[in-house]
Amino acid sequence: MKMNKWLFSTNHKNIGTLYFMFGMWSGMLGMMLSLIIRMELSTVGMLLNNSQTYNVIVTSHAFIMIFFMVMPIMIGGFGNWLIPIMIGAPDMAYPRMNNMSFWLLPPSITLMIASSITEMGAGTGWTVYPPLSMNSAHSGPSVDLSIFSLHLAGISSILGAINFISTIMNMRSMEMKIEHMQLFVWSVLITAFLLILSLPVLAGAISMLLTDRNLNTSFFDPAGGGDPILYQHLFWFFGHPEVYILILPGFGIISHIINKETGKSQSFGSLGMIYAMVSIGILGFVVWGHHMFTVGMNVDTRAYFTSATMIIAIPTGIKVFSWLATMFGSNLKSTISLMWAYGFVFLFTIGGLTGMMLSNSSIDVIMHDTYYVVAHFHYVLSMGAVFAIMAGFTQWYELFTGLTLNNKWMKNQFLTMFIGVNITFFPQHMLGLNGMPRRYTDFQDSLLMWNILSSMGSMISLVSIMMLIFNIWESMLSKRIPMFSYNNNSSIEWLQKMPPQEHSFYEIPFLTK
Ligand code: HAS
Ligand code: CU
Repeated sequence: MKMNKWLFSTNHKNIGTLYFMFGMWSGMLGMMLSLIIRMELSTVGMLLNNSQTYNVIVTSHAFIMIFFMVMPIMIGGFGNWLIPIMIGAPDMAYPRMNNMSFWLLPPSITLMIASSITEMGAGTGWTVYPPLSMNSAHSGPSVDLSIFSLHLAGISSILGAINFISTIMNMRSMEMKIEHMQLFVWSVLITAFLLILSLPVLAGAISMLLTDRNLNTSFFDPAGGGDPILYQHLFWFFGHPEVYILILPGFGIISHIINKETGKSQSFGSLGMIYAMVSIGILGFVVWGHHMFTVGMNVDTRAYFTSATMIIAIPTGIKVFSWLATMFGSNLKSTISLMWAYGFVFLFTIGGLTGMMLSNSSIDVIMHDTYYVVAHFHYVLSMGAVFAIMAGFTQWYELFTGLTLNNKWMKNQFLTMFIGVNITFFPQHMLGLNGMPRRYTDFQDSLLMWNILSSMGSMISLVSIMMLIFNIWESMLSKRIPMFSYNNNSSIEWLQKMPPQEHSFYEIPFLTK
């Protein structure tokens, strides 16, 4: 029955599809929460009338978008679907563990939702800093529930990472040397290493927090000789690599699409792209202090974290300029996935440059916890990670479903989203520069205009997501089968070489041909 097909699935494509559906559901939940945030901030004075409730919504929004939307879709969805195909393997190395990785997520998100609707909810922010996250400020079970949720999501990701590393290392086809792997495969391999090295540190930090809250330890409590700053170090030793976990698979998707859709035989500087991703991965582990400039650091430590952080602009610059060089001289035809990729390169770079501003410790002391930071990370996430997801989704929709989307409507959807997210997040730079803090429910009258603009932008993005859902619905309703020679330069090429998968759920015409 269908039960075996989905609940007990060991097939990488079916599990990838489950991840996609889970991620899309979470994405809708996360978006609804973000709209409540923008509603609260669309006017001076309070709408929710309760700042704790507001902070619970902000916290859930961040957790859901990071752990239940971006990670499942990029690594779980695209990774599962594409990695075995791209390396010529019949499936993932540990198919049953793959099933477990996925099925840990529904209980995890259930705990997260339970956390936010139990008693006063967890209004700690996704960083869960003590003392705010301790019993003194958050009594009751909410924070414990969110810690358990993170434990499960963490186990899921670690198992997934082990699976990807084993698959990529051991199950490549004989003739494929590691340096000849697709850039997307490289990006997931590096991401898997980041996951394995950083998640246990988060697990340690939140477990210590759990025992501080429930078993009278005092790792983070000065009254017992502990130190709340220790938590921040542990959290950001995980947290900074995490932001590269969120973007690296996106880099891989964008490289693949720019390469294939511009008709170039290979990406510009393919080996350089690999070295750049490896460098970003390694450097990502030695810059965590840039999130903590305001804790009272000595000047040498500040100088170190500032310089180390700035060095990341070099490998990232290599990536940006290699993408531009790959585009150079192509006929720049505007397929949907390529439009998303152009949007990615443009807007991710803006987000990267504001990151460079923040890496200056003396500037960051002024900007920390203002909307400037919020603008920075939404440019790299909402326009970086989400644009990469949209690029990949439109690129491989035919592979995933065996159907086609309506090109014209998808272009309109892209334009709407492009306008929406820019109107939402660009004004937040101005708000930050004017001193508006994050995680507050109210603001001074002089900031009203930028806030109204930002909230209007979020409504435009909502319209665009509704257009996307409509377009998917339309394509499933009209059941348009993709043409065999749809596009000579697209990824259909390698699909044809793919061995037909016996337990594939989908009847993809060009696979069986
Ligand atoms: Fe970030 C905070 C610095 C990349 C995500 N970041 C965050 C937070 C998130 C996040 C979620 O140093 C908030 C966490 C929280 O809740 O508190 N970030 C950087 C830097 C980079 C960077 C230097 N961030 C990312 C990516 C993310 C992400 C990728 C997710 C997808 N970020 C910070 C800092 C903070 C921070 C501070 C703390 C702020 C605070 O106070 O809390 C780099 O990886 C970006 C590199 C990319 C580029 C663009 C392309 C490069 C080119 C080469 C030429 C550029 C040059 C630079 C030579 C640089 C084109 C010129 C410089 C100019 C200013 C013009
Ligand atoms: Cu960082």
